[in-house]
Amino acid sequence: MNALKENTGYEGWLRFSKLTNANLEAEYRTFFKRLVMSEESEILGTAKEELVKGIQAILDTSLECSDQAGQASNIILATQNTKIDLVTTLVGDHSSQLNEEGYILKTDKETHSVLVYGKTDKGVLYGVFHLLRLVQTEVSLVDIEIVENPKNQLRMLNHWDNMDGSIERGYAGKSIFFEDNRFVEDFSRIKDYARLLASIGINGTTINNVNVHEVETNLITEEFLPDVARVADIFRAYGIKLFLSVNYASTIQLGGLGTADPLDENVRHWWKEKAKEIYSYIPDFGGVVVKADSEHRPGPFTYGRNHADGSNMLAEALEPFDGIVLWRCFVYNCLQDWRDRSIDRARAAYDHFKPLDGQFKDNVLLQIKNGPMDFQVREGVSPLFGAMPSTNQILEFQITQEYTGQQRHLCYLIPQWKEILDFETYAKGEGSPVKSVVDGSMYEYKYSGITAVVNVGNDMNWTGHTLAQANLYGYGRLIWNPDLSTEEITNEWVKATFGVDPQVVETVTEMLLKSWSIYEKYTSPLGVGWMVNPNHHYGPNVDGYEYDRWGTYHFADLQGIGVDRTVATGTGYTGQYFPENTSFYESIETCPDELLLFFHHVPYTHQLKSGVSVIQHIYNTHFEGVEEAEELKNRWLALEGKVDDVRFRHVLARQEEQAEHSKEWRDIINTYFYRKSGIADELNRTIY
Ligand code: GCV
Repeated sequence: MNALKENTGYEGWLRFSKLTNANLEAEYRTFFKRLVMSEESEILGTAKEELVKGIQAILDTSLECSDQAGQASNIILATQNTKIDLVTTLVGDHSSQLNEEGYILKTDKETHSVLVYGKTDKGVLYGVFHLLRLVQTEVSLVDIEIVENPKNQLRMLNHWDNMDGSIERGYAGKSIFFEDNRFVEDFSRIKDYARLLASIGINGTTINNVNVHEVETNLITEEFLPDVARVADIFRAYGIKLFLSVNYASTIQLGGLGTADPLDENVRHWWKEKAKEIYSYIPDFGGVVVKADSEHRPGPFTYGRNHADGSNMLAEALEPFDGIVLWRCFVYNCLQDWRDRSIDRARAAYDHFKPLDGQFKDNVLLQIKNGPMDFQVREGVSPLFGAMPSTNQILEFQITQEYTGQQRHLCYLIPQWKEILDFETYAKGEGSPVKSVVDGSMYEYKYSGITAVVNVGNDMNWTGHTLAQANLYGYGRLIWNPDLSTEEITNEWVKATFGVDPQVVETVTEMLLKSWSIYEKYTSPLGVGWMVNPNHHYGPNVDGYEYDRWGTYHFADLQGIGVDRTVATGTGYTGQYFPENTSFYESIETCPDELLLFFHHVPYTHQLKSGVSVIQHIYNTHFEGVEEAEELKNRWLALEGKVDDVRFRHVLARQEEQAEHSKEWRDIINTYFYRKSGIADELNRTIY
């Protein structure tokens, strides 16, 4: 680690500080003497390198490497092909419990050895990172027996990086892949990134924006494919497959065909040849992500075709190579006139895609944002989950904090994502949560999983706000196993990142766990969303959102606020859910307060289940939110001297900005609604 990077947050959760707990150090030393590995593969090489490096840093010990187990103190890295007696004995019949990426960690008390066993080399790599995590977080190895399998098959990230180096919705500097319309010169940072991702189980990523502009369209040409292949090589060593976002109209831009009609034979042929070319550079290329017919992107609609036609055409081209098509469902007409109450952006994805169930090839996945709108602080869960039994689905989260404080405010998103994954769809009656749709178990999808728009850029600490690293870490851990609790994930991250000092662990944990609620309080009451400045989406502006030309995103008027999405009197969106959820949200009696304005239009005087009126709730939460943002800052301040200076000052600066900026949110929102409603704050606080 070069000195410049040290303590800037560059190491993320792979800090591997020297152990200070003498008892544990003594224990670990009895295990970590010899690293035994009798096979070779690129990924096993990575696993070995990581273990040697990690242990060197934590224990200041050089592991001796051998292909044979000694009498004692072995750390054995093994797969199903390993022929070492001790491995066979330790694995026993556990191996049948493993999937292709699963692993076993097991201590052998007799020989004081630890086995890291994967069915494949990828399992070993994940097992090594788990072992390192145990050591970093100071867990005894005396008696471990862990069998782990990832619950989700595809565990992906999407970059929204442009080749000029900018990142759409990026809040942590420039791209780590591109600059000046080409690839960066130095790829070493990409390797460091791959390590971070593999350590949390990510196994696929795109590197370019879903809005594929002219220059990025060329990524699939001979001009750039050699560089794409070099990046794929780096990721491959960490078990990560490379994907690209492609321009649906590439046949026009690159092929000179004059059409992108998916049923046109020439178009189909062009893509088949293109697929061959891509795979000649990258034999294990993952596939493509496509944003079509949305926000001015080209798509099959131009030719009177639908999304099944469009995606199947690409899927057919990728099929011979086991490639997949991730076709996004974020499809809506951004120019629609919402004053026509039969139109509702929230309905769009379901209306477009549900009728096509069963028409997609089996190497197409529909990529569905968690909510029907767009990654708001809170919105309903997309009703598409569970609604398409015959179509592979992958869930899309947003780690980059477009609407949640842009990595200048603290907003820990794991609690939000857990709620979404646990959301009961009732697709197959009770016990049909979203997580069972996207892990493929509910309908036995061939492909399924979770992806997310990542929050990383070339800032030294990767994520702008150092504490925003917790969202990336937590995302990986949560999609590996959606049943992990938020507390477990948080505890791991804090300890790995800041060490085990109880005061630091308690403070940072509390800050993270409270942060979503605090952010929600001073920004978006009761599920309303969208009250942001146009285009960049930072800061308060009640009627500001760029597509909100008629004040229609929340319908605030002199009497009330909220979008009536009921079947009875509104847009009918609630009818897209399974019946139990339709009636739950349809009725104002059962609709939960936190989503009230997402589903209903109510007068400001409407009394919430909490007992206060809507307008009073708006005032109260905005005042509280500001106080709590101030508390976040003060909590952090108390860690002075306990966290290294560079990270301490950096986080402090962000918390100061948040505390200050929350006041602007409070004042603008409270004033707006005071003026609209004419109703005074019951507590007579100052509203400008
Ligand atoms: C990449 C929202 C964002 C856009 C983004 C789009 C999408 O509209 O503001 O920046 O485009 O979602 O997910 O495609």
